[in-house]
Amino acid sequence: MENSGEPTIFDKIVAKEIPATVIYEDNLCLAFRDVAPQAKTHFLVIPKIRAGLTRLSNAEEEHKALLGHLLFTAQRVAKDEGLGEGFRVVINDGVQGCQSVYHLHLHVLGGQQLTWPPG
Ligand code: D5M
Repeated sequence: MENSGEPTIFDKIVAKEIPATVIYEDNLCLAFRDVAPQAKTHFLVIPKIRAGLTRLSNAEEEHKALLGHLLFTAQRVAKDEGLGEGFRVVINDGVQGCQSVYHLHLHVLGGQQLTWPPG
């Protein structure tokens, strides 16, 4: 459920208050392994500062550069993770999109042959 600005579990990961397996970090974003992997390789890319981006559909003009950075980072870390044969980037948005953590995050899945369509 979307909250009113309470820290999310991802804010706590950024603040290093709870552990995560971080595989990439820069001044704007963090990539870490998903705790419940849905593919052989499954990591998340999140903005360090939520800045209103609880979900993709809250994006405003001011977020365009950050959104580009997150997507660029997703493919860069995917390559570093050895996903040269391909991978999938997913953003779950809202209830019907099965979003559970209301801090924007890109799922990157790969390391195996994926199927289509998703459920
Ligand atoms: O996906 C939220 C994702 O976040 C889901 O795949 C599990 C993952 N998750 C939740 N807590 C953690 C921690 N503590 N570390 C790593 N990964 C975590 P959604 O798109 O919102 O359904």
